Amino acid sequence: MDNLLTSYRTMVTIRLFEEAVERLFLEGRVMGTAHTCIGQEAIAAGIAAAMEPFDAMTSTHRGHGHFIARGGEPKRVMAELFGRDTGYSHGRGGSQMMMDTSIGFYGANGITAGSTAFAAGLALDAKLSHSPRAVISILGDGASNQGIFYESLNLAALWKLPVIYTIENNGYAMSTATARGLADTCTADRGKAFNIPGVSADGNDFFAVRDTVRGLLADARSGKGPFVLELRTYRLSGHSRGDPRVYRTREEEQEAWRHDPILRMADALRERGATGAQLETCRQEAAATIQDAIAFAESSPAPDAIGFASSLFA
Ligand SMILES: Cc1ncc(C[n+]2csc(CCOP(=O)(O)OP(=O)(O)O)c2C)c(N)n1
Ligand SMILES: [Mg+2]
Repeated sequence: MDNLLTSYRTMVTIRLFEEAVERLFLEGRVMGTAHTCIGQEAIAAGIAAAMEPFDAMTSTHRGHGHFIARGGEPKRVMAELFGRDTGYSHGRGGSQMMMDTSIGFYGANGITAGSTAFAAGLALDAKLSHSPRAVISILGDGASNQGIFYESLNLAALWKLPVIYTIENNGYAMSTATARGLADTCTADRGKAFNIPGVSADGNDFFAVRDTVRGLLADARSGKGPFVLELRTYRLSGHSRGDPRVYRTREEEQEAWRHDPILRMADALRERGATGAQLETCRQEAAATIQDAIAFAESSPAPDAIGFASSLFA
């Protein structure tokens, strides 16, 4: 139960982090842009719960949740959004440029599907060095139309690499509904031309995500990879800050909120014997983490522009 409560707390932490980010943008306290993953928390937490510390993950433009679930510190993620020196890229990268290889997180990526080739490289390295490492490469349904993804699939299949291309099929790519952008909306089948097995699972169900990923990681380690995994979900947030969401109805969103992965996880935990008090404690701990993260970010210094510039020419 302890591990499950930890995963629940992670999901709530991601939700509160993302809600704070949306608020901070509206208040003008954070600049630039960011893509929040509200509604997709079970994917981040489920994948992270299945991975071993030595495994690698690559992420997307919508990467805060993946990073935090993998062990990224919310306060340093927040500081990066505030453009502060204590952020993961010393405040110079922002939302889509954060990485911590010491915890096996090989970065968010502003180029859709950009990390799929990078993931193939990481998996090739793992294979050549006889490491038990397997790689989770996360991309979106829209990104699954990109050419680089098919180049990566080809090499991954040719070289039998331990990589699991994990597609968050959240119904939209910016304002384009999946059915309007993909010739075949079953993204699990995207590796078919390369004889890569495809698996589909409910991305709003923490347990389905964790157990499916766990099985695929074990298979990938034993040389049966690569795989394509489709996790079906719904992007409850807008695409990015300030998205008026005119391309879908509020009724559609309301229906999607009924499948909120956090409510589903809370129900599943209660069925397994968790008490309301335990869940509330997780929520309070998550809220305190986010409050601390904002305070940390706001009180952190700006990057030293002169020091940085001179380091380029040193
Ligand atoms: C190569 C490239 N083309 C276009 C964009 C602009 N862009 C940013 S996010 C996005 C949609 C991505 O949709 P999807 O892969 O489904 O991910 P989601 O936003 O749903 O998480 C696009 C087109 C980009 N960042 N990179
Ligand atoms: Mg999408």
